[in-house]
Amino acid sequence: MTSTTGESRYTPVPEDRFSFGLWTVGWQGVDVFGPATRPPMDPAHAVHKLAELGAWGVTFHDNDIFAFDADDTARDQALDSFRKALEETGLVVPMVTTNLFGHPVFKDGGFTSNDRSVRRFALAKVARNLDLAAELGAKTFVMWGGREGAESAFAKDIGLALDRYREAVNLLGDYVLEQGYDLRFAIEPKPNEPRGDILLPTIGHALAFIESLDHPELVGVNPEVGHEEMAGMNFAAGIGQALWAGKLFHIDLNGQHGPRFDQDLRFGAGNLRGAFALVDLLETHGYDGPRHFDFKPPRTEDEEGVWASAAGCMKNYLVLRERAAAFRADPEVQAALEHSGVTTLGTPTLAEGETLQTVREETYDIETMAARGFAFEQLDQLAMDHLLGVR
Ligand SMILES: [Mn+2]
Repeated sequence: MTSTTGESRYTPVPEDRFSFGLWTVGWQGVDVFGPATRPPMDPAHAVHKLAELGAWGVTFHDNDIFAFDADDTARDQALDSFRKALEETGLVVPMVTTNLFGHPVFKDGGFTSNDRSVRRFALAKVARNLDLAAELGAKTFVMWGGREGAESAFAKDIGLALDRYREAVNLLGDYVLEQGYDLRFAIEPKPNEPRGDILLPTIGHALAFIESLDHPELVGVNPEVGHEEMAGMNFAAGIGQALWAGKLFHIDLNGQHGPRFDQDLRFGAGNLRGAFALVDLLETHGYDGPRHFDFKPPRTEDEEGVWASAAGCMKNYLVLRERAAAFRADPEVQAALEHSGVTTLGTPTLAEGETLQTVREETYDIETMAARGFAFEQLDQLAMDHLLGVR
């Protein structure tokens, strides 16, 4: 745990379970309007720097470590160098994911491409990456289907595409069970970008899809702050439902300024009130998975700026965690939660032995009930005061 005095209380330690994707700090700044602004980063170097900053884990797409067209020798060499860095630093690999979006072969998707041979190739690529994930001890396998979608309503039959998506996840689930891998899948929703419309666009769409699978217990969600906020969704509210469903297997933390392009800002930037509500929720509702950052240091930054941005993600989480704990410990907040009925929402609406007939026969003082103020504004201002550090 972090110590309690001075700046060091915001210094991350492995127990905080902070992890980063190789593609985040390694992002070279290529965007739609311009080429790279930073040189490629050696994965082993990224592992060493992340360990120095206090991270606990590192995650990757297969092609973050070796090229799409790497032969077995090149693949093994790249993996050896990465493994050596893990051994030297003690960093773990909690999650692995597959790149089914970069190569032109995936321009119409992987699992749901209209081209059957592409769908078969995508399955083979993911199966090979599952073997690697298991070998490296990963517990979660993320599926982000960024290219699974369309720009035109007439280009993709959604029902048929979902049939093929389900077929793929069922096949890969069977494979994990047959191999005895200690791995679960986490689907990452996103509404759009790079496709005009992406399949499984929000947490809710993904949760409904999961229940249609052969082994729903093997599959959860990996929601990303920015992806839900791009769709105008309240991220903490969506996470609340994912936790309620027992499906929050993994989480992608970053920052976003409302519905616009995918900004991937460092965690805490963008919607700060949303980030505060999220950290409060994760820390009070039993989420014990990785705190994984999926952000992009802006292309204005040199390497020093990349590490400042990564450190900022972790520091902002730790500050918000401290502020959330102070909010929850404040006696005035506890009284306000009680007064607003937040705690009594946990009481079942009917008592033991009561029936619908009981409530139908009850006499209600509607005027008094209607006149009640819930004092949510006082409660929310207390939260604001704690977030702003004035309480
Ligand atoms: Mn994003």
